[in-house]
Amino acid sequence: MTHPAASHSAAPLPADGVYFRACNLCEAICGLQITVQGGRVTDLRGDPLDPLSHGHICPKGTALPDLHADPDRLKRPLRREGETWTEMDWNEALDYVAARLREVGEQHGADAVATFQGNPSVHNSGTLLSAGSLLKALGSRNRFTATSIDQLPHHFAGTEMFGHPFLLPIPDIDRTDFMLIMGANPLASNGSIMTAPGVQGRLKAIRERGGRVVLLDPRRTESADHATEFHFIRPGTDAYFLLGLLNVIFAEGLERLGHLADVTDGLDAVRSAAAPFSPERVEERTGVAAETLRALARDFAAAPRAVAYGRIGLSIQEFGGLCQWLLNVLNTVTGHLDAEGGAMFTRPAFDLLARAKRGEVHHGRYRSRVRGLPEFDGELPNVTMTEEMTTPGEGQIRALVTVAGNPVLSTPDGAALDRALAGLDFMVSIDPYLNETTRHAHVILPPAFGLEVSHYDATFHLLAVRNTARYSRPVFPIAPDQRFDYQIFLGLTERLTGKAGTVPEQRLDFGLRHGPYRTSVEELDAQPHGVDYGPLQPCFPERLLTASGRLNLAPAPMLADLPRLTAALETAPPPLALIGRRQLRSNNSWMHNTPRLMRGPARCTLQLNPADAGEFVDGQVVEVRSRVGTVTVPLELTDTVMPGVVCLPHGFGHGRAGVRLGVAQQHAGVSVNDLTDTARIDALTGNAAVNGTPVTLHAVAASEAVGESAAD
Ligand SMILES: Nc1nc2c(c(=O)[nH]1)N[C@H]1C(S)=C(S)[C@@H](COP(=O)(O)OP(=O)(O)OC[C@H]3O[C@@H](n4cnc5c(=O)[nH]c(N)nc54)[C@H](O)[C@@H]3O)O[C@H]1N2
Ligand SMILES: Nc1nc2c(c(=O)[nH]1)N[C@H]1C(S)=C(S)[C@@H](COP(=O)(O)OP(=O)(O)OC[C@H]3O[C@@H](n4cnc5c(=O)[nH]c(N)nc54)[C@H](O)[C@@H]3O)O[C@H]1N2
Ligand code: SF4
Ligand SMILES: [Mo]
Repeated sequence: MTHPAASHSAAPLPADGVYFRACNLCEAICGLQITVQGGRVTDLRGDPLDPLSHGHICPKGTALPDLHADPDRLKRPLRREGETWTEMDWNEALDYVAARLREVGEQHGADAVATFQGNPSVHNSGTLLSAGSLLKALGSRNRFTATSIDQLPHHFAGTEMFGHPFLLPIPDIDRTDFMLIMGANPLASNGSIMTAPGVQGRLKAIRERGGRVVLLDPRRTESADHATEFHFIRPGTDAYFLLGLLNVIFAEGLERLGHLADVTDGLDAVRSAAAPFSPERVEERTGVAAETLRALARDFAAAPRAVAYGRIGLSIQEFGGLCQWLLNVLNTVTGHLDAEGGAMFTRPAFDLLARAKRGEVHHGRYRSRVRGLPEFDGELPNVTMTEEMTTPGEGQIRALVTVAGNPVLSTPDGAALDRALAGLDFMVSIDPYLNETTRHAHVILPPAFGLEVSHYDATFHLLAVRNTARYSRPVFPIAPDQRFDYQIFLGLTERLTGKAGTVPEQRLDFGLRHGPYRTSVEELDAQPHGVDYGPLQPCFPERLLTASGRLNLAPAPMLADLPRLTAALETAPPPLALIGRRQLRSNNSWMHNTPRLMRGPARCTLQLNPADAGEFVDGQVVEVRSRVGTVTVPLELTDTVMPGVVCLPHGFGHGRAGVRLGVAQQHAGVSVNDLTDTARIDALTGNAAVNGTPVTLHAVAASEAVGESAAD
């Protein structure tokens, strides 16, 4: 067949000129300055006038024009019959997809049609503000997203303690003098649940004002080079460490609640919770010396401006919910919550919390059919997806809509999901690529994206270290036979319900007009570099959304989860635990098709400490086995990972048949999620616990092994 990118009408070229817009590839939302000449981008750099990013840009931002021009990118709908893909007209495709979804729903019930929304869904205002209409029209309880292999524990803690999933404390990095970072690597990730473009400069500024940056991680990461202090910590043991810090703080009477004293409940309960976890008791488990912990606790409590911040390393592990709770507790009892230089809350121009009511219930309203895991904020944990597809019975998933997601590579036991997708009655993917997941779709609906869409970052202005706003116009016009994401969502919704939905720009404008700064799309559009509303401000108790209007330091579900943590102290840790490695020139699973990001040595390697190597040598290809799968990957011996830990990046595994990713296929690598296990979860939140997965290493086609305990 003809190549789809080559076969349809051309888009009009953009006028020559300099364009300003925000990059929407990651949470940093950097301002960009883009020069177009003769229809091509001739220069792309950071916008020095952006009030948040001040000219910062990373290699992925530089690759935006490559994405735009990628010959593998899809622009018109594709329909699969067997292994053969053919193009469809948009109307024909939308009619067909709506009819098939309706048919499955009518035959098997609404829950038989599942949805999976992946990470770029929250990075596109078009999708963010219009996908909801389709979800509502489908009316299925089987809604899944990447949240439950990511930040679900943060939302859980926010809900239980402050009353809303999106009351997420953000480090006031520009005014702090002491930043404790656990399980985050902002030098690679560019910051997460901390929109802080140019984080390197912000960390440097802390050091230059005489402050401290203390990092704990099982791997001495790129970020360690920018810290004043680094300590290894064993994977999955952070909750013990945090309880150890609280233990010292209470034992030595260092607690202070500051302006929150009169609105905080549960101080005595957290004091009792921390009492059994002396520094000496947790030292052996965490690998952090008791004296180090004790000194850190004292200094953190004494510092006038300090913040504890923990990200995905503290979330995608077996005690993610406890970790995120304990981080908030630590900040609160040392007077560092809702305080300058501490963990603060934003006031975004478009406020996703604007319509939130006090005391709303956000989780546990229903459960997954097979395993009985509770819903959170209208979603079920994605570890249940495969079993819901393969276990017969009423409510079994028979059709799937994927939106901006690649769960075959991004969710645990992706190989099992891969097989399950092949058995669905119908699948549609709203996605610009034919990749490891969308190859199973019967229809792919590719939206315009990147430099072609307007954008306002409704999500990440809410999670930013400063209150700013920036509206972006598209740079490139689209061709007559392309569609925007919202046109796809509203087109399907209209066919399913007979009702036309609201276009995102209207929703955005309404939100901006009713937001705290009473602005509008028009007003922001006139300020192409963005608008600055200043640093974060204390906002408790006004912004608290708990039923009581008070801050709950000791929510019952958290206290009830502590015995699980204590019991785990009695079981032996695995000899080899697997962790992930995010890379600056990757974006989860989907930017490996960009030549400029793939230069240099192969990156999908398994890092192992030389002390654990036995007979294995650097560069040797080894077999890594877990309970659910095996991958074969080259070893990289390095003392940057702690003994007992192996580290493999996620998002690779492009060697599967039938994908159309010319460059990525040459750098295929293996998928770490062929090793991770849907049975490993944080029992408190239902989040996937991919980090800490026990693995063993084997010479290819031989019997010797590293990592097998005597009991195996
Ligand atoms: N083992 C392990 N697994 C992990 C992680 C880990 O650290 N370790 N990290 C987890 C995390 S934090 C996340 S967020 C997930 C990410 O995993 P997913 O949510 O599955 O997201 P991606 O892998 O980034 O895949 C994005 C998909 O969206 C498509 N896409 C890109 N831009 C657009 C767009 O503008 N519109 C549409 N419609 N589609 C678009 C891409 O083609 C691709 O198919 O992975 C998780 N998986
Ligand atoms: N370049 C690039 N940027 C990205 C992404 C990307 O794929 N590429 N993805 C984006 C997304 S979707 C997200 S969610 C963010 C994530 O942003 P971050 O959370 O900053 O991401 P990571 O680099 O995975 O950092 C997690 C760290 O936790 C460590 N870790 C693993 N297990 C444990 C543990 O048990 N305890 C402790 N203390 N540490 C542990 C890992 O070694 C790693 O250094 O990044 C975003 N930014
Ligand atoms: S840090 Fe993120 S937002 Fe900034 S240029 Fe890179 S990918 Fe884009
Ligand atoms: Mo993520």
